Amino acid sequence: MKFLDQAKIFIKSGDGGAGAVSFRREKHMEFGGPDGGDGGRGGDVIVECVANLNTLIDYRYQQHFKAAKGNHGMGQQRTGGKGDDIVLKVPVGTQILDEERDMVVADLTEAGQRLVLLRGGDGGFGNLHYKTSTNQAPRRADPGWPGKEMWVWLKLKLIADAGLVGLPNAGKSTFLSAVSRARPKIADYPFTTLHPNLGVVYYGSEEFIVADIPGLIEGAHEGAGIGDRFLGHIERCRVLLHLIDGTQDDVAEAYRVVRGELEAYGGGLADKPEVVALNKCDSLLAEDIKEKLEALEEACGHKVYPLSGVSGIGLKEILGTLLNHIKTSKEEEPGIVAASSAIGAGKRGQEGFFRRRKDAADPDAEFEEGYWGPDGEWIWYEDEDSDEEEEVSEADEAEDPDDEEEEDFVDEDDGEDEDDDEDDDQHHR
Ligand SMILES: Nc1nc2c(ncn2[C@@H]2O[C@H](COP(=O)(O)OP(=O)(O)OP(=O)(O)O)[C@@H](O)[C@H]2O)c(=O)[nH]1
Ligand SMILES: [Mg+2]
Repeated sequence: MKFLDQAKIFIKSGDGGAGAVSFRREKHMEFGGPDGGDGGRGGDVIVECVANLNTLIDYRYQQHFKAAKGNHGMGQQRTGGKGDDIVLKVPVGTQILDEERDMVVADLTEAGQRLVLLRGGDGGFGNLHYKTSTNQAPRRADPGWPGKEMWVWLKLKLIADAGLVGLPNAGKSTFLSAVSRARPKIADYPFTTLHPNLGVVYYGSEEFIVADIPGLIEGAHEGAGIGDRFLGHIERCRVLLHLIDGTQDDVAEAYRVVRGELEAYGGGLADKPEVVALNKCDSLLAEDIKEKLEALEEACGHKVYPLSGVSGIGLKEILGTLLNHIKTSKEEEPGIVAASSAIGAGKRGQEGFFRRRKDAADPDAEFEEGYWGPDGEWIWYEDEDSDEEEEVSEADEAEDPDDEEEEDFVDEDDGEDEDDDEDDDQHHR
């Protein structure tokens, strides 16, 4: 089955049916009176979260979904039937965002969840409804209320407990196939994995889900390589397993590059618990392993595990550590870990503060703090010493860079405005 994790679709709920104008006409009934029934309600657009799906590929082939119209009311007091609903089936972990992708309309995290996205329009009243003592033969009937329509984004964020990150060729897919029954493609060239894979790990009597995503490279958050598009799939993970290919020379640098990308992406990825492992230890000499473990421990500041996905060195210990993190995290947050709403949280298009390397092509370049503007422009500012917070608020509030004093003045102004509004309200009342 093909993997697709985002789709834009058009949805429309059904229009309500019109009410009828009709009069009772029967033999020997002189004043039969009005008997036009109401129109039926239009169909709803409903989303349903189902367990046995893991892609949005169906929405690639059909993008327009319209619920049926309600039927018209008819004579003899017949109410029109309700229009058929349309049910969109989506995999667990699907978020529904509005067209601008800045508001989450729905976040479906459990199979069986069902929710009405757009309600169908009500049917119009028939003339029977308008019968009164003073108007016994009303000729009024209403048209149905129109349904609603909108474009929405469906965005799938897989729900896994542990997420694998690392440079291309670090051995992520090999690890996944060693610990689970998943069979992702494995090869000795970068970017073998083009879309995320999930695998279930059984450890003793317990189990958890591991997600393997495409490799990250320097500048991924600016679109280098496959980019950071798939990082969204590990936003809901409770722990990250960061694999580093031990056969490369500078393991510490490899670690830093990936950390840099996680931080640049945002979405809380950099704050997740992280287990670091030096992979491919089967093809390293004992002294190399020791040296590289030390270099890595210095870079990350905590324990690093030796590992080989191929020969099985260290697998058990790492799985045990991952499981411990998952359990601790479940105690703290029993529900499903919240994911950021935007598509590609650290990407252009979403406003916010992020870090990135000053020069994406230079791995030694310093980090800079900056702000992605609403139109994808990178607004950065020099960081003088440690007054970060001040700078942040300045860039946040000031549209035209003004003096601090003036900013204060602007604030006061705002306050006055509010007062004015209140006054106005009172006048109206
Ligand atoms: N010696 C050794 N080679 C390994 C090990 N794990 C993976 N490899 C090799 O490294 C290469 C890359 O492995 P993959 O599992 O495809 O790496 P990946 O991280 O999934 O790579 P991308 O999907 O491209 O990001 C393959 O040729 C594997 O055979 C290991 O533990 N020891
Ligand atoms: Mg892979």
